[in-house]
Amino acid sequence: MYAYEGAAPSGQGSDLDQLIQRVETGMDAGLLPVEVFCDDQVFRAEMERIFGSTWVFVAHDSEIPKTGDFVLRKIGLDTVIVARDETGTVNVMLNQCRHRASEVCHEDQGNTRHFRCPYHGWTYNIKGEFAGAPHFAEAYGESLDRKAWGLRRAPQVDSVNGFIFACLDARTAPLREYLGDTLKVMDAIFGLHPKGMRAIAPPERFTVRADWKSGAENFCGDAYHVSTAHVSVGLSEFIPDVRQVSVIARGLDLGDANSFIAHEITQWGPMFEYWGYPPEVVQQFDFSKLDPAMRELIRKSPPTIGTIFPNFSYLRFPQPAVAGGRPYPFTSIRMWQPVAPGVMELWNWQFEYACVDEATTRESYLAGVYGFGSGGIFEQDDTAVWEGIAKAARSPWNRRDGVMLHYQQKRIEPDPAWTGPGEFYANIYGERLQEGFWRRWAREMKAGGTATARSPEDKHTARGGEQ
Ligand code: UNU
Ligand code: FES
Ligand code: FE
Repeated sequence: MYAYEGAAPSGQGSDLDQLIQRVETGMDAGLLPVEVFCDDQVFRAEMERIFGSTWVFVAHDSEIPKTGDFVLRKIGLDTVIVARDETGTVNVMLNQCRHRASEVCHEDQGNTRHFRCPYHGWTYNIKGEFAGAPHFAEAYGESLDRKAWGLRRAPQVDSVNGFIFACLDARTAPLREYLGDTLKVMDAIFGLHPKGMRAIAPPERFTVRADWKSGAENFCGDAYHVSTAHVSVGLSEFIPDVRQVSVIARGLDLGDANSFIAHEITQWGPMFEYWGYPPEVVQQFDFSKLDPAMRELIRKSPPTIGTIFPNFSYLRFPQPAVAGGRPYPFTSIRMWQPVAPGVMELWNWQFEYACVDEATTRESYLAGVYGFGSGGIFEQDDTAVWEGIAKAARSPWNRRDGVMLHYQQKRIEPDPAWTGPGEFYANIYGERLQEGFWRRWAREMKAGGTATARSPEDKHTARGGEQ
C-alpha cells in the first residue's frame, strides 16, 4: 500500500540542492525546512546518497549463529539476505536473481544450503555464488560464466559487539575507523560481558506514517518531549516521575550524528547504578576496556537512548517494578526503515545479555514490549506525534511559505571537565545533538554518495543566528 512509486532521478534538480542548502544555513540559525520530512526528491536522494554509502545495521550475530542461517533485511529500499556461510563469514547479498531480477528469497529467516529463485530456478549457494540452473546443459552449457553470475553483494561487511553492519560503497572508511569514538560507547553498552548480548526474538515490525528521520532525530537527543508526549506513562507508573526524565537527562555527542542521551537515574537511588542491573549481573561485567569517564558514566548516568547515523537506535531503561519485584532494564534496538517519503517501517528488537537466565530474559522482553513495542505505552505516543510532522511536510501552504521548524533552545556548551569520548553535555536543552544530526544529513546529501564520517569538518559550527 505504501510502496514507493519512484520519482525522477535525483541530483539534477536545483530544488533539491537549494533545500539542502536551506538545511545548512537554517541550522546556523536553529531552523529546519519542514519539507525534509516528506519529499520525493529528498527521499530519492537519501536512498542513493545516505543509504548507498553509509554503514547500515543489518543483523546481530545471535540471529544467525549457525552455518546456513539467514535473515532478510533492508538497506534503504533494497532487501538483502544476511547469511552465515560454513567459514562463519557473514555475506550480505542483494535479494535479486541475476537472471531476470525476481526475488530469490521469500522467507524472513531460516536455515538453508541454497537459495532457489521461484521464477526459472536459478540457484545460489549460501555465499551467493551461482550454483546451478534447470536444464543447465541444454540451456547454457559452456556459455554461462558461473563466476560472473552470483548474487550481488555488499562490498563491505563488518561487525562490532555482534552488531553486523553493511556498506554499499567500497570507498567508505572501514567500520571501526568510521565509527571512531562511537565504538567506546558501544563497548560500554553492549560489550560488558564476554558472552555479549543476544536478540531475544525476531524483530517486531510495523508501519508508521512518519518519516524515518523523525525516529532517528528523536533518539539522537530529544529528551525534551518526554514529560509531555509521555505524560500517560507517568500515570501508568511505568516511570515514577516522568517530568523528571528530561531534567535528569545528559547528552553525549560522538560526532557524525552518532549521539546518546544519558540519564542520571541514580538520583532515584543507588539501585539504578549501571542501568539498574542487579548485583549478580553487574558482578559479571568486565569493565577493563572502559576508560574511567565511561565507567563512571555508566555507573551514575548510563546512556539510555541513542542513534547511530543513519537509522540505528538504541534504548535501555530500567523497567520499574510493575510486578512488584526489583527494577530490571530492557534493551531495545530499533531501525527506522524508510519505505516512502513520510512513511517508515519500525523494526524493534529486544536484546539481553547472553549470561542472563531465561526467566529474567523473558521479563526484560516483556518490559521492552510493554514500553516500546508497537502497542507499547511509549511507542504509541511517539509514533502519533511524529505523524503530524510528515503531514506538515506535505502541506502546500507550508511549502509555499518556506516554513521552518524551531531548533532554537538556549545554546549550551559541552562540559569542559569531561575526559571521556566525544563531548558531554550536563543538560539536554540546547538541541545540540539534533543539530549534529541535521549537519551530518546535509553533509551526506551534498557529498552525493560518499559517506564522509570522521571528516574533521564535522565539529559543530557555532550557531550564527539569534537565540
Ligand atoms: O521517549 C523516550 N525516548 C524515553 C523516555 C525513553 C526512555 C525513557 C523515557
Ligand atoms: Fe530468477 Fe529467472 S528471474 S530464475
Ligand atoms: Fe519518546
